[in-house]
Amino acid sequence: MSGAVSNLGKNTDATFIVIIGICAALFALIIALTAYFTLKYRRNKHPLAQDIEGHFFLETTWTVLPVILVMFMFYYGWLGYEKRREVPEDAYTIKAFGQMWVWSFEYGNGMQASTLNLPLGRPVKLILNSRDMIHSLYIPAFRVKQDAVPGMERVLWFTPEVAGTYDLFCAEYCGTGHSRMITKAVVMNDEEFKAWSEGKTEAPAAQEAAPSLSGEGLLKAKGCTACHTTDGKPLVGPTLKGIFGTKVRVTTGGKEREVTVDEEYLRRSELEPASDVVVGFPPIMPPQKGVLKEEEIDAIVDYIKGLK
Ligand SMILES: [Cu+2]
Repeated sequence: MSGAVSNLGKNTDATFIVIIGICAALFALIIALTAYFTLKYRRNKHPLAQDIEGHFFLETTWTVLPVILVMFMFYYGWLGYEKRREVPEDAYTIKAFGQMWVWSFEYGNGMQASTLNLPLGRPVKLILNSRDMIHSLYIPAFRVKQDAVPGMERVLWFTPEVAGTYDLFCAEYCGTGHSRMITKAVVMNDEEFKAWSEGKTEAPAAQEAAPSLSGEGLLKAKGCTACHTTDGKPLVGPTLKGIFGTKVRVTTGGKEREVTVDEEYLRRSELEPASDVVVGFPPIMPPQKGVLKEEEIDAIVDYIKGLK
């Protein structure tokens, strides 16, 4: 078992160990007593079964002891839960958005990222929101998980204690692309985080995900590849391979029509996907208006044009 790397994680681990310890001890006790009584009261030694009327002391003991045990487990869990509810005032605030099927994060200074970039050793407050349906932000290494609910703000806080890159999942089934709703939580030391938040460097994992402004990197980083492939096989949405210059049938305002895939069509399909929906595919793509920057749209359009 790898250790927790956040302040709250240690509490979670300890709670698990206490509960598993109590369960293991009780299991051993019950099995040992079962074996002992089976042997001791076996039929050839005690051929006559006796009716037992009741035993006040025994009955009281096996009622009171388990109550004390479960109350202890509850109290231990409550301590950790209470800590999770009290967000420190000086916490660094980040807005987190879930949408089918990608996470995005907004920082106080207007920075946006598809990875959760965190300052080492500083309490972080995540304000969770969803743009479509219930998702759940889950970072196993920090032992934190919280639902992102549309129209509602949920808060999650923790202090990352070890620098590094950790998996971040969606833990609430949210449709076809759910299993690909994965990104990274990147914990950086002070200088690294400062340099990143001032826009001087890219976060280590973001570099991997989006090499500069290449269309290919952006498609991955923005989660587009959860629905659109570049190898010719349609997924939730049409494949992007070889579509430029072709004619496709789309539904526009309830009416079917044929359009040529040109630059304008590609741009419109990114910004307002609902305006022309390719026949045979569900109208579920989230609009990218205000999400993608102008130069990002250009890079993606260029990339799709080149996918022959
Ligand atoms: Cu999800």
